[in-house]
Amino acid sequence: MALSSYLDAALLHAQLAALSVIGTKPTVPGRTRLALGDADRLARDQLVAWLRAVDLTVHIDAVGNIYGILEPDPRCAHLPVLLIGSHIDTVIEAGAYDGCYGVLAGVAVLRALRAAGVTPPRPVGIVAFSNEEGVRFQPDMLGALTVAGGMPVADVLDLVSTDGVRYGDELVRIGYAGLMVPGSLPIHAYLELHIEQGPILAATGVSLGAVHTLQGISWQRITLSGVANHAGTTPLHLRHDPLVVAAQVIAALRSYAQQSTATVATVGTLELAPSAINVIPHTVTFTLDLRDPDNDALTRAEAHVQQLLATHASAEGVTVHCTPLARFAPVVFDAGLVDTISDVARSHGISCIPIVSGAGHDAQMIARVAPSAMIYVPSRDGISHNPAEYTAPTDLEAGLRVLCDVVARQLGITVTERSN
Ligand code: HGY
Ligand code: MN
Ligand code: MN
Repeated sequence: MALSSYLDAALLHAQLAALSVIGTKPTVPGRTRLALGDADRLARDQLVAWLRAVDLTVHIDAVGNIYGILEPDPRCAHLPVLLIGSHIDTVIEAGAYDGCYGVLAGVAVLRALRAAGVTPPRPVGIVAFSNEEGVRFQPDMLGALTVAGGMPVADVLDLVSTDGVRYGDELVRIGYAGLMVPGSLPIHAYLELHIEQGPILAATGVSLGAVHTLQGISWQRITLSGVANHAGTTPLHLRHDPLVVAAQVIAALRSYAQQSTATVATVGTLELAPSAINVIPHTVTFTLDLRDPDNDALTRAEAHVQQLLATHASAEGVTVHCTPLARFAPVVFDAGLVDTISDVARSHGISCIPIVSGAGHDAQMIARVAPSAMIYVPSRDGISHNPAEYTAPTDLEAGLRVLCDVVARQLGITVTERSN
């Protein structure tokens, strides 16, 4: 377990703090680094500088994923890479740990390998995947999805953002249109260390979660079209008000989720036009995020949404248009890796429970092409996607130590404990 004795936890905390400042504004809570925007570029530039400081070989692929590889003995350079990753893009008004913790922990592990003088028996690398959050470009987990062969590069480059720009053009603008073909780097195994972003670990007082399953996700954009009319003169029976339909559907969805086993439904964006105090809106557009650990239950929830829309829209004389944005079935991670995580935690005397991931992660995509697993650390009060997102340094360091020694175990290396 000695590789973790070469970790520099203080540097991890310092780099997390430095990264958390990028994308902050005095008037806006938290930080915002939407994919391929100017703040994302600054964070990318900072990460690349940190990768070079550990003397890693840096690659950028054609969708902007950033890799830092610790090269092995040249005779092993052809072997599939042991990859540690996550993301550094954020949601709007984000916390400081989501994604960044996993990327910087990966850098810390490679730095420990260097400090211990280890020449690994295979390439070991970190990756920061592009557009994990999917706020500006959908679907989410896009960089990892492309590496897993889930979307052709040409289609990714032609995606248009919520603010009307083309993915490929933004990639060129920020200088991260790389040459490497996504998926050309064979992956031996993938590990992702991440904050739980939910309430389970905090509520149970357990230090770590060994993530064995990740729930299914369904994203869609729903546009309801009615008729603009005068707020004062239009009697109710002559109204075709899409906002009333949206309200009825959203309220009914909360009731549906409450009666379900595990379905959750979220409307995170809603726009209406013309958006005037005395005008019945003619158009309402909102996004719907449905999740469930059971794929059939998720499919049932999707069908129920269509039924709610049909019922309420026809009653109001409103038309409906739905655009699918993402649909990923639940994923089961590699049982051997999950067991190794639990076993390494136990050897460190760190409490660890098996856990299902409520959040989406890059690991769910890489699991399509390589054995993958995740380690969770607690989120205080279960808060995330919120500037109040927080994980105690002791928990961050526990996750880092376990990640590090899972890597050592995966590499089959033993390192003498650092003496001092
Ligand atoms: O949406 C998610 O679950 C992740 O934060 N991208
Ligand atoms: Mn994340
Ligand atoms: Mn997130």
